[in-house]
Amino acid sequence: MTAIRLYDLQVRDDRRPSPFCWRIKYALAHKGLSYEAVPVGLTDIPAIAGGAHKTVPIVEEGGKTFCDSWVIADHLDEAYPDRPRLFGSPTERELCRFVELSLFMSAGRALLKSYVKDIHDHLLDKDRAYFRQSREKLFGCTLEELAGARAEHIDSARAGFDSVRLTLKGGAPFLSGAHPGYADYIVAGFLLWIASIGTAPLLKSDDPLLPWLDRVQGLYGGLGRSVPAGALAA
Ligand SMILES: N[C@@H](CCC(=O)N[C@@H](CS)C(=O)NCC(=O)O)C(=O)O
Repeated sequence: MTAIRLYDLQVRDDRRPSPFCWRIKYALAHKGLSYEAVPVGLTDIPAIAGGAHKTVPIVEEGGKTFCDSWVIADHLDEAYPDRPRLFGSPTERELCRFVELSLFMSAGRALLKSYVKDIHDHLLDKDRAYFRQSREKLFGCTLEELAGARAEHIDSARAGFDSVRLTLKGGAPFLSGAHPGYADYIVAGFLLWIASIGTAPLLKSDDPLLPWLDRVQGLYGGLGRSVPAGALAA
């Protein structure tokens, strides 16, 4: 088997917050694949693979690079079909895509608006000016203006997980049922992101997402336990 490298976003104190990188760390663990994590700042990305990619996660394997968490998940199932699959069937794959896009629309953007200033403040010094300039352009206002409306954005982000809460009410330990799957990794990635850098609580202390997240954090030898989830809840 060839060596796998995962380019993983690094911020201050060697935290690794990227929600999309978390998905792939879980995906690699799900498949039982070992890898070398290569920490990079946002402004290091253009130097990877001759500038072929604009975002992390990037996986490098056998002289090729794969970018975008969805592309990488597909690649891992294709390259390692005999290992536990991320998508057990084409139907499951499509449903996971639906979960990914639905959650991005319901919670992803509100999370970014809520925590964009925290992300900025946690970035490596070399990445801050780029991040500020690109995100202020994206939102058409300053990071400080977004932070000023933070309570409203957090309420909206919290509500964006309601479909996950209702699904968990069914009683299964994981969103994917009795066993964890890619849908769990998508949702957990968002929460581990905020737990890594957030300075204001996202969830109420009795949120049903918390016991589920604790289960996900405990998977694969406690993969997600490097992030203290306590700060997520009031
Ligand atoms: N659709 C992509 C999104 C990846 C993404 O947005 N990654 C962020 C880090 S969390 C990034 O690399 N941003 C680069 C930049 O802002 O220049 C995926 O699923 O991998």
